[in-house]
Amino acid sequence: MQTPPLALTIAGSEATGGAGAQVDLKTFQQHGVFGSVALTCIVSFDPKADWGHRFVPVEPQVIADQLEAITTAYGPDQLDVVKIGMLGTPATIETVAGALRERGFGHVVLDPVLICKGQEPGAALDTDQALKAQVLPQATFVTPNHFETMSLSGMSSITSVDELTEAARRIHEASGAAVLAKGGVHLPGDEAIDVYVDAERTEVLSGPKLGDGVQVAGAGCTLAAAVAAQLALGAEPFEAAKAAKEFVTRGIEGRLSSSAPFEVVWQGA
Ligand code: PXL
Repeated sequence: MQTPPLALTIAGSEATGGAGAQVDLKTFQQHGVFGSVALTCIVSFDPKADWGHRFVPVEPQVIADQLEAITTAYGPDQLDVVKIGMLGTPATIETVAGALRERGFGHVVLDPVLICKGQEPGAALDTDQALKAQVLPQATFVTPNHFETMSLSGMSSITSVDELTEAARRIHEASGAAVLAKGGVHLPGDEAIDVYVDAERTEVLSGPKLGDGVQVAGAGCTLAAAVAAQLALGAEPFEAAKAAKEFVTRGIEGRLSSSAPFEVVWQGA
């Protein structure tokens, strides 16, 4: 029996299982990658308040303790890939950024969760700025959605593949990371377009727009976790991006509905 590759996710819990650490672990498992979690926050949707987010951060010291346990149990030879999801507060970002600097992971896949669907834009400006200043420079691979791509590139609107490409280039130049910028349902046309940029290449990836233009929750978490899993398996970054997009497409095709007002990706599809 061969030992599996490992990956760590630093992410929040979303109790229903449609986003966050739950999605990351399912995605890792589906790839044959052994997952660990440092939990940053607990999100409980509120069915009595339009399924808004109830958000409770985990104490920074408890986050540091989890990271200490994980990085001590698994040395750099065994665990070299980390995926970062929702951090949520400047204090959490400070703690996570410090742990990243200390360990120096080979692959840092950042899903730059600025706000979740349904949250008020602008409510978390200090968190956004801390993420850009402290975590983005340490990322080796970033997966911004349409909104996050505008925010990280400083472009106020992105309505075409050319603009998405320009934005992805700007984020790559500012961070040095490979960038997979997701157009999602926000660009016109029948295809879901993503743009990949690294030091060597610029590529446009397209797949069918699924779900009748409805946004399926958990696609961003699934994509970034699948990139991390592919990197843990030894894929090159662009190969990881292509495989991850396919994995998400399958998961959206097999999406799950519930009494909540959004559908979610099924990683087992
Ligand atoms: O999809 C972004 C996201 C990430 N992580 C957690 C979340 C959400 C959105 O709800 O709750 C924990």
